[in-house]
Amino acid sequence: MMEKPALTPPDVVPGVTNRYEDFVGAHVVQADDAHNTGAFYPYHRLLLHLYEQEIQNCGWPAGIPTGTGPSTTKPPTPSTAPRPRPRHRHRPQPHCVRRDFAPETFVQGTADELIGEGMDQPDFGSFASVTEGSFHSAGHWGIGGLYGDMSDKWTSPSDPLFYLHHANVDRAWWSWQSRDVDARSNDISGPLVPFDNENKVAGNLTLDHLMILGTSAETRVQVKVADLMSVGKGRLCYNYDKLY
Ligand SMILES: [Cu+2]
Repeated sequence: MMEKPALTPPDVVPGVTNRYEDFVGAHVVQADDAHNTGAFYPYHRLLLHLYEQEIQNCGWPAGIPTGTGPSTTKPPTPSTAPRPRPRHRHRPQPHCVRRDFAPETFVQGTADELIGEGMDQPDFGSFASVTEGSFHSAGHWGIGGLYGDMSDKWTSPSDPLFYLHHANVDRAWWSWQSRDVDARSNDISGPLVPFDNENKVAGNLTLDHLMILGTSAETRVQVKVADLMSVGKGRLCYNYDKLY
């Protein structure tokens, strides 16, 4: 992917130089809508699915590892990912992937009790609001610390560990859904605007909402939230060996 030319137009996300960074670019321009909203889980499920298809196009014979077993990933690859400013004022600053491990944050924030707390939530809204800020955040801060890429809300996918972490976060969502799969494959909620939990600005996400991902006509994909609810169904032809 690092050798394939980018499909992102430079005026959409300056600094994207290859196919790997197209995905960073997509996350950069959509991060404001895809975090602390109802879209968080379905957006990242779609992002992972598209990324997985692309690494398979490049010859990777398996799915994205979830980071819970022996890993075959290579050491950090140099990246020239864009470093954005909020609201898309990007000033690309080419640099190698940076990690600033914060082991205590990682260990405390991914403790079994926090996973269990997520799994115990009765509905999607509470599951999402509890877990986006607990084990999801801890994976980012635990690897990215103060100075690392994983701590950047916009460009965190410039660290390949993003995909291992998010595959595991998606596995957690599917683990929660699998506890009552019929009901929970239809349970979606959460604000369209970040932190608008009382819907003072806009409404809630629904199953009919269109999730749009991509930075160019060639890469743009539109998928209904309803089609992102079930792992192993429709376009989501993947599964997890083990669930929480
Ligand atoms: Cu994200």
